[in-house]
Amino acid sequence: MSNNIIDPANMIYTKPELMNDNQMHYCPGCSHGVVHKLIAEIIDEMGLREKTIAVAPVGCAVFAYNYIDVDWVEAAHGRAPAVATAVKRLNPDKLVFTYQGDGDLAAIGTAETIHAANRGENIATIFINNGIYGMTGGQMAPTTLEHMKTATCPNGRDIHLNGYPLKITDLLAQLPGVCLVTRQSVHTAAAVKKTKKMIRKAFENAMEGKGESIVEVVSTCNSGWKLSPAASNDWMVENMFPAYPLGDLKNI
Ligand SMILES: Cc1ncc(C[n+]2csc(CCOP(=O)(O)OP(=O)(O)O)c2C)c(N)n1
Repeated sequence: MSNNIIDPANMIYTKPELMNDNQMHYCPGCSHGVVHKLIAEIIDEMGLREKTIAVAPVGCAVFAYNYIDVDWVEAAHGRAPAVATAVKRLNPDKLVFTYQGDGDLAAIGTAETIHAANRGENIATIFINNGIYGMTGGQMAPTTLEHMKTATCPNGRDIHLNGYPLKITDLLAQLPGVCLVTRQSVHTAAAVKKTKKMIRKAFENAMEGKGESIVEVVSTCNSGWKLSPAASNDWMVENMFPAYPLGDLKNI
């Protein structure tokens, strides 16, 4: 027998039961898979497997419904908060959450994002901010950093031409309909643990009818950034965190 076989009893990680066996399409090193895992764990830990309706975005996470076995609705690009509004209002006893990238949430979906938050919809939003349009080939997003190179700003983002990086969660935190805004990451074990805690809080808020909760996860896109997974994490710490500092922006 090969010595490479790992005894499951010694494993510190097991796949959450709510995640199925479909092979993920995400690039190695992508943050989406880690966040999916957390969501699956939390839903089971809260006993909400049969009570969850998730809203999938357009972007790399468009196939999120292939991995987490709850009910899903697919929204057109940027429209997830509007769809989630209807789903939650029709099913007030359900956990309803959206899962969105920065292109989805902070560009084409800005209006839906702001107005759902301003209405204080009892939904949770998981916001994956990787500073780029990952799925479509690495174009500039509203959250792209100043001087950051992308497919559509190969010389780096020029704030005079392209505007400033949009800190949309800072804006959302101003709205009275919003009860929780937090910015986290999943680049270390400790960060993963903290993110899990905050996603759970967001889900609890949604179930308790406290208004909208937003968990921004500052993320990597090593394919779009053209860096290895390890180098992406370092780049994120060095460049993304100063612009998007981790921590709670609002927690009431
Ligand atoms: C209405 C509409 N406009 C544009 C597109 C093309 N499109 C697909 S994904 C995407 C960008 C997604 O980027 P983001 O939301 O940041 O998610 P990521 O892929 O980085 O996870 C765009 C522009 C589309 N599918 N529908």
